[in-house]
Amino acid sequence: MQLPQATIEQLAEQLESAELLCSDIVKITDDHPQMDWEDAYAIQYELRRRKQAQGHRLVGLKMGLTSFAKMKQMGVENPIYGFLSSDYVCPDGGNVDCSRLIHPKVEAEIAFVLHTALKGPNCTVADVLAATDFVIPAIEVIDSRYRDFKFDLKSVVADNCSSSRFVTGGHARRVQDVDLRSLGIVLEKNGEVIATAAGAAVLGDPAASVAMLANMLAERDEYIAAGTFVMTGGATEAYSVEPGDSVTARFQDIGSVSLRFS
Ligand code: OOG
Ligand code: MG
Repeated sequence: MQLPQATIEQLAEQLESAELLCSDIVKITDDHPQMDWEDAYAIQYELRRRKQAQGHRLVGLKMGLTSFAKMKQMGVENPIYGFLSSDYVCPDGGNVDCSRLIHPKVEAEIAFVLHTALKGPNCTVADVLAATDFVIPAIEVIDSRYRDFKFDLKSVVADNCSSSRFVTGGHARRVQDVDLRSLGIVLEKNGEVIATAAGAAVLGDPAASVAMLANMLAERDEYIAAGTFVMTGGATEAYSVEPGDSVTARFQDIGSVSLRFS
């Protein structure tokens, strides 16, 4: 750790205010270039503590920057993880109020729900498949609190990986009944196809993203608890949305999910 606890708390509070007031801030490393990985996750966990203190519930975990498309778009090359809070949840087909967001973008993601806890290190794709109850389609709406969506990895980890809203839909399927790697994904905005991908775009297999999460958590002596909902990361680039847009993500075998923006 490079930053004092008081600074960690102050930065978490700043990120929280930026989210609540929809006003962007400069990335943390501009003012605190010495921030290390531990500091970055410490700020994220402080943000998570503050959410829970306000009565929001932890409803899942997410991986980010797990596809080449996303890494290239953001100019970074390592996956990261964050948390999902109950205030991020949207109903399928529901409306997202853009006036409460800074510069939202959408991503199509495959999500897992586990029936058995997963503990790293050395958690494998096979362990993930054995522990998975079902997979389900999701759209994530990300909204970096940093000006112009510009950040480095440590700053985005502190900002809970740009998390802001998400929706699940389609139909849950047993993991044995789908071929996760060749599972086709079509992302549409206003009825037009804007991106396509296959499950393998995410670390070669979206189950590898869940395994990586278990292994990253193990570094903090944490694990993925039974019953956890996990989003595996955008399979394509993220796309900006504005009021009036509607977005649908269609997933082979597991159905579609959509959101409107006003
Ligand atoms: C970081 C969050 C990335 C994903 O699915 O890759 C993420 C960002 O791109 O702002 O949620
Ligand atoms: Mg995402």
